[in-house]
Amino acid sequence: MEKMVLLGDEAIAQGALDAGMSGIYAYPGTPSTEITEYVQASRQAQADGVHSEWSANEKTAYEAALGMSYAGKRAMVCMKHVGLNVAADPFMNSAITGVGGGMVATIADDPSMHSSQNEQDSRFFARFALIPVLEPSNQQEAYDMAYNGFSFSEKYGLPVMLRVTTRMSHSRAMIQTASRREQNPLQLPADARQFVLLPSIARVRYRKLLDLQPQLESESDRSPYNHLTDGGNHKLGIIACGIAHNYLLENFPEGVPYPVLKIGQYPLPGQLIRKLTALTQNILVLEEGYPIVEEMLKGFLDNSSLKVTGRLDGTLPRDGELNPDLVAAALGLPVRQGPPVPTFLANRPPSMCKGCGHIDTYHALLEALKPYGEGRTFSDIGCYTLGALPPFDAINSCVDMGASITMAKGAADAGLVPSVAVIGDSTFTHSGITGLLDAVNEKSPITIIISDNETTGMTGGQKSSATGHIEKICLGIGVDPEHLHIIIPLKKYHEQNVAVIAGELAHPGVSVVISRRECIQTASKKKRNQ
Ligand SMILES: Cc1ncc(C[n+]2csc(CCOP(=O)(O)OP(=O)(O)O)c2C)c(N)n1
Ligand code: SF4
Repeated sequence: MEKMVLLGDEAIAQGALDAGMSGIYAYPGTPSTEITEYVQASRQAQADGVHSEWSANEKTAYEAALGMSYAGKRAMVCMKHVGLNVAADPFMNSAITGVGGGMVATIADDPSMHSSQNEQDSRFFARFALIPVLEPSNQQEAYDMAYNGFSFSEKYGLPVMLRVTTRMSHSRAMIQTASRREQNPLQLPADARQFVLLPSIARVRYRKLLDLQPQLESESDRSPYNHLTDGGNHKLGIIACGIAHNYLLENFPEGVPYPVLKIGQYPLPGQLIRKLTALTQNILVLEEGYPIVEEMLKGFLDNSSLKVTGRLDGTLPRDGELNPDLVAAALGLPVRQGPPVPTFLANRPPSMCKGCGHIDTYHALLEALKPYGEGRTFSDIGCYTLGALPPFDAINSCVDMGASITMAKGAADAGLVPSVAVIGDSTFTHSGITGLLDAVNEKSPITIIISDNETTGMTGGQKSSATGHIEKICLGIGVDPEHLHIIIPLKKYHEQNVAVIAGELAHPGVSVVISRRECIQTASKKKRNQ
């Protein structure tokens, strides 16, 4: 047992390692990436033979973790909130199969959309799947919840969600570790049909899941992560979930004068909520993300005199991250004014690095597209999405990972010919391959630019599953070799590259142009490491 100063993400990783986790599966995504990176760099993980390779996407990661759990070992799967949309199929069904070895799904939400397309709240997904959620209020709890999450998962034979948000993931504090546990031995499920979701089996297992719900609620009532403290002043009661509890405490260094129900474990603790509402009928809900507790509370008690405030009535903003000042304003406390931002600090919008290969790719594409006019380039998600901004203004969509090829295909089906997709290498293997197959099957007149920088650049340069495979994948899917090209995005090849892309824009079928040059950040990191 030792003291360590760790990011919330790192505390989760260390907690999982100390709990005897045998494997971690993940696809990178802010703010979850550091969990797997920590395991990959950990000597303890190496010595214990913990599996920690990046997966091709969140669905494959989730399924691999479920497979490890099937074999009796403890597994964690990590992703950002939108990754859970990709993994939703195995996620929902794993609640029905249940688990063998303990399985913790760590989902990192990004309220305020610091690096995301939306700010969906993963607690909804857990409620949808009917599985328990642990939500830490500080780094020690992040460690403890990861550590204890596996045994909790094993106790009920269910996956457990560990939900964190950006500030929890990316802020650092001291934690105390617990004693290390051994990894589980390899062990097959006692019921050989547990994981066979044929309807006759699934119906029985779903019933079992429903029957477990009262026990899960009573676990929440007894959980060390949920507690009610009575501050004495019953004019108001506060429910503070996850990190919002920390924000509340920051506003009251001498102690909160009101009754406070801290929530770190779901489903909601019914008895504790009833105890709180017996003390006061005025409840303020502080929660990071959607007003899920607030909404549930309104329907929770058959009590019309209960007044619930929070994000729904405007006491707190409906969207965006909470912070101690917003909590202070909701409580009618004076809001601290920080010093103004110095005028010499220039606003710096995000941009691609100088010398990035995506820039040369866009210069060539924009020139080749000139004869056709604007509005026909469907992008994906990666560093190249920054091509949406001036001076490029090069792309017309960015919706979700993989949507570039499929949207270009749909637009071509509608008559927008040629249509262009721009996709990165990691995104191509994440979820672009199946879209390419649709396009090949229907001979869609689209040009796909795979901007291959041989890394997962946007999330910090993790290994890309695509490296070394892209041409073979395209040919295997059925792309005509005459319409598969590799170009090098460098100024000196500009005219040549324009000619290749222009030639393919004129082709009335599927074309793939792989524009390949290593990310300069990854290349210089490699040099430094050497
Ligand atoms: C479903 C989902 N998972 C993860 C992410 C986070 N994410 C955004 S871009 C990206 C990787 C892009 O890599 P690549 O396509 O190779 O482009 P690069 O950034 O290297 O240019 C990731 C992992 C996301 N936005 N959505
Ligand atoms: S990190 Fe790499 S891929 Fe991303 S903008 Fe910089 S050079 Fe380009």
